[in-house]
Amino acid sequence: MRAEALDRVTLIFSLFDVNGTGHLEADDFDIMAGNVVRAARDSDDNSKHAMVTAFRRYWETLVAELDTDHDGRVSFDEFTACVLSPERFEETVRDFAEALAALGDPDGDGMVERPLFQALMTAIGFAPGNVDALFDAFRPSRSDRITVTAWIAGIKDYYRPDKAGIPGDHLVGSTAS
Ligand SMILES: [Ca+2]
Ligand SMILES: [Ca+2]
Repeated sequence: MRAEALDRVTLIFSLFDVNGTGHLEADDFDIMAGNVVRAARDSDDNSKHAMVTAFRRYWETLVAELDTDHDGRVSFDEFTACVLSPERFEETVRDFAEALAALGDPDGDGMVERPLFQALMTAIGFAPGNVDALFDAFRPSRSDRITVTAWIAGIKDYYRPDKAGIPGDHLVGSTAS
């Protein structure tokens, strides 16, 4: 695994552990789903429901695939395995990415504006400066919008063990802004 991939996974684990127990549990994903849906101010109930379902499925896949000691929760060591075998998580990550990006595009024109991107990504727990840097890395248009497809591709890349120097790396570490 690339060092950058491990950094990305370390960060996402710490954010997903919303309740701070040091493990991932169903509770973490319920809390985060609530946080993200609350940030999706302009979305309809169907889109919000799809996000809640995607978070739940994400958790169910993680615990089914990664809870090797069968204690009903996922430790950091267990979690890193998701990056080592991305093919086992492809569908779940795609569902999650599509549900999240849909919340970022409530009017369905295929574009995501910066303020809503900021709201959703900071609801997940990413730092505002990092989120801005990520948005810039997706090469926003002159009207300061990115495409839904770029965002979805970025989320998938985030979990790839062989990827470095990708937009998602901007989420790791501190930024000047
Ligand atoms: Ca937890
Ligand atoms: Ca476990």
